Amino acid sequence: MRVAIVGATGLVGGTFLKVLEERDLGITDLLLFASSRSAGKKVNFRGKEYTVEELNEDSFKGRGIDIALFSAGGGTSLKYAPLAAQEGVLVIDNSSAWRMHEDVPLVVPEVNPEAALQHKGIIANPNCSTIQCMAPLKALEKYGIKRVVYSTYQAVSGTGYKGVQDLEEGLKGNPPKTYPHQIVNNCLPHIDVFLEDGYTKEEKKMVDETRKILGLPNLPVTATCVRVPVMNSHSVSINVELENDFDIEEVKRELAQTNGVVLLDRVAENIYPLANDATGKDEVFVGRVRRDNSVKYGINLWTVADNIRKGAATNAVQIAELFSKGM
Ligand code: A2P
Ligand code: 11C
Repeated sequence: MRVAIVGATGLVGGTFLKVLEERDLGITDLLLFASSRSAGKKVNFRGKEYTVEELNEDSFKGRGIDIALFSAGGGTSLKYAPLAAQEGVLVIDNSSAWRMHEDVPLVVPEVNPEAALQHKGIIANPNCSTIQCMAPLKALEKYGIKRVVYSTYQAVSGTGYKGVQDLEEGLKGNPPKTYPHQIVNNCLPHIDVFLEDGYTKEEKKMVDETRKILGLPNLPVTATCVRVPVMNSHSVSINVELENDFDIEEVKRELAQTNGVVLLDRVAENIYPLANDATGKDEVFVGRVRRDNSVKYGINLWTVADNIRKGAATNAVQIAELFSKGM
């Protein structure tokens, strides 16, 4: 399989390479693309040196590329993903550009792998904070999901290298260059741009993407997304109201058996999911599973995942794996 990475020099792009080295996608050749700033840069993959090329309109023409993993921002995906698809390349796009397009499946492989088969050349990778909530919610589907309330605690790596830099420099006493306020000692209730209704785009993504992935277009969902001074791995508190009664111990057993989920819920031993522990891992960690007694049938969950791995690179590679056998 000939695989291309668009945005190969970025935080997610670099993690694509790491995840591809760890897993067996059957790669026979690798093509790396980024902006003109990185053209000519050398990158090592499985002991071989590859040269980064500047992305242009001809990058996909006659190159025999099977799959292209994109993570170079929405503008780049909007322009270049259709050009790649036109050349017969299957694009797996990590940006938000195509996620809500009706011809573009939005896929978390443990949750809705069948949707991927409907693709017309582009498959979208969901937002990192959405991805980590999907398998836990899927596990609750049998009780009927009535309403979801998300509160997120998102790491600076979600902003890419620039976010990481703001936290690192902030810890040395330097002012922020990317966030509107210092991130050190602060929680910023502001991720992505503000929309007219007072929500942020990140919050809207969580609402829209949850409905699309779970196939519940009218599900009441609300979100408050917060940037916290954590280097990597997002945490999300999920409050779920259910239609039907449940046994909390049974729910824990079901979560523990859910593909891609690790239950870490032994509070007597202070064991619950933590960002530091999730970093470098591919699973979604779930804990603090407890009944919400303020409604008839409600549950609170705490989920943590590496936003650059499961929230981006790993999920995209897992989507590619759905196709690698048949190609
Ligand atoms: P470059 O390193 O040449 O700027 P991050 O999210 O970590 O900031 O990474 C963004 C990635 O997207 C980088 O690899 C970056 O390349 C790439 N990128 C940004 N703009 C473009 C563009 N117009 N064309 C191709 N790649 C781009
Ligand atoms: C963040 N979730 O933490 C964002 C990053 O739509 O893919 C990913 C944005 C997106 O800032």
